[in-house]
Amino acid sequence: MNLTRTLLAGAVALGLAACQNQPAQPAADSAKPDAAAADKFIADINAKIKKDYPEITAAQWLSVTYINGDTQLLAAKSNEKFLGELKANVDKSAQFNGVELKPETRRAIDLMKLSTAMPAPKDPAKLGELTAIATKMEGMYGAGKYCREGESGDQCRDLVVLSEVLAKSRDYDAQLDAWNGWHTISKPMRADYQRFAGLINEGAKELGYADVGEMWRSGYDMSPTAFEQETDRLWDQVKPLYEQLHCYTRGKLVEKYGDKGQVNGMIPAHLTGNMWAQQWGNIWDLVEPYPGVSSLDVNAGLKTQRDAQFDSLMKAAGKVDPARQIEIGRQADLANAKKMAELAEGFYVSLGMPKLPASFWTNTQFIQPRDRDVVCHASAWDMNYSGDVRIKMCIAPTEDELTTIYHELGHVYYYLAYNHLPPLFQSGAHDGFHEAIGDTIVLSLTPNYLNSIGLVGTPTVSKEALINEQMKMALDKVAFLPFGKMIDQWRWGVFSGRISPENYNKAWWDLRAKYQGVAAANERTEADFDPGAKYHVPGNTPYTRYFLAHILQFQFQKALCDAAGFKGPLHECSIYGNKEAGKKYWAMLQHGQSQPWPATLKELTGTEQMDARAILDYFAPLMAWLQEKNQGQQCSWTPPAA
Ligand code: X8Z
Ligand code: ZN
Repeated sequence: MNLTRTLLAGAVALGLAACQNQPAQPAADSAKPDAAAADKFIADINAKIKKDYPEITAAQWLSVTYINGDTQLLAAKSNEKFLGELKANVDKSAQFNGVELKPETRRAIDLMKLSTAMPAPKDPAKLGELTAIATKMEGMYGAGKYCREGESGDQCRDLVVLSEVLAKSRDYDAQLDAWNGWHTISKPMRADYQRFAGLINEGAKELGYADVGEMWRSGYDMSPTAFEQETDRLWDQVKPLYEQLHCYTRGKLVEKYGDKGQVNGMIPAHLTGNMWAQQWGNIWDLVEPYPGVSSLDVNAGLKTQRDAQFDSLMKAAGKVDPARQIEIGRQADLANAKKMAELAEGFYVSLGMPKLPASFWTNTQFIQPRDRDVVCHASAWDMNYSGDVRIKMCIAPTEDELTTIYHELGHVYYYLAYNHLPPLFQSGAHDGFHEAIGDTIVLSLTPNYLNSIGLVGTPTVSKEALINEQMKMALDKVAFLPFGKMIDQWRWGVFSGRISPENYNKAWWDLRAKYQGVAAANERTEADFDPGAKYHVPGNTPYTRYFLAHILQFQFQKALCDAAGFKGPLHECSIYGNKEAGKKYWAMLQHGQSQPWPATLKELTGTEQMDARAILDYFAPLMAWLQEKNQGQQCSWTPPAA
């Protein structure tokens, strides 16, 4: 649903909210459309959004934390109402075209127009159809399960369980089965997605865009064409680093799995420890450059903490039956998840940011409920533009989940920092900023910091230890880059018509090959709909934001480390506890999207441009090491002819 723009990226659901349907209407059509009328128009819309927003987010929250027909109906209906109102407001705003307005009023009008990722067609029947499909697809994803022949009920496996197979099993066939299993859940979405794309395209065209892709690309304070070129430029900057990491990792997979460790020079999609091959940190056991040199196994540390919780609860309970033991297991999971969230909060507080409100701790979904389907994909929510912030996760004691908490709290602290602004400005400088806030903090989770919170042993200082640390970080941050780029290459193609429905899946795998050098191990056909197996496609969350975030977070980190007076190489810097860095960061967050993002970036970093030099500098030692290791290897791969 379009709320995802809001909820994941923190931004405003103006998408849904801007509304005007009652007598106390601003900007009555009869009023003279001058600058003063425009100011009032926007002020009234802001007020209305703030008033209506809690109702939309409540419906949305329920529909993803309690998936069933009733909650989906309510979510679809409330979305329908607000998208309809948004549409009406955007239409009304046309009266100010060509009128000289205060810059902030003009900006608010422009932002309102772009505030949803799901522009609705004017036709009420189509609007209703659109919100019903959107809710349905997200529900299908959240409730998705893979049942092998003869399996039913609890025997069937959901994404959490299937992902664990990829993360932990090193059995080629077991991983392939888990991968294939998850990719069955999206087959039935194909027709819905096709219709969905048609409907939002219609909405985008009514707003004057060529298609939804162009509309998405218009949200960056530059022309959509310039933005596309910008993403290509950034990708060209980082591609050589990715290619080196790919080459090395592929070599390790071939060492482990023989010929099956590669497919025409590409990495098999099911062997990277992650369902989408988007982050590869889970195969650390296979790729660690200098095994045993340093203890970077955060998973082991977290598991130990969780088990200690369990043991102490069991001890307190005395002799219990198996059912009670399961309950105690759940209590331990919850206590441990909260403890992980407290660690993340502690980092932000150490920078001088406020503690999270009490409501965060009572309203958050920390762990996966046992009694119902939920969307486990992590998200951060501002329920009311006034501090009712929370996250929705299914936290397990793993490193992935720990870093995701830091990521989600980045959204939450952004919300809190800009809550003082009018709702139309309550969003990230651009959506990539929103995604980069918490990720930047993750760059400060250095071995020393992790040791200080009891998750790893005493760090070793040596050339080998450094390469290990860099590799660990690169498996998540560098491996992600082409994935971050390719998802919207696919969607932009779908929306523009360059990719036709008969080619949905083929085009997907062509892009996977071209950008990631990743291939499916077994045949994919147009009976499959593999894009739908990635949350953001059925969830309709634009994805380029994450690509941008992976570039920006290194720029942010450099600026914050400078502010902290740090003098060494960037990869050694942790800003933990540094109030100067915190002050500068918070000041940036407070701007929300009230000014064009280059101005906000400049205040923090001194430059108005996104630039991959910071990530390249960060990984310079690893790049040199990889180039040496890969010498003599045939590093490239051949994507199939498109
Ligand atoms: O979707 C997310 C966050 C919520 S905004 C958990 N991420 C992307 C993904 O999981 O695909 C964070 C990294 C990329
Ligand atoms: Zn996010």
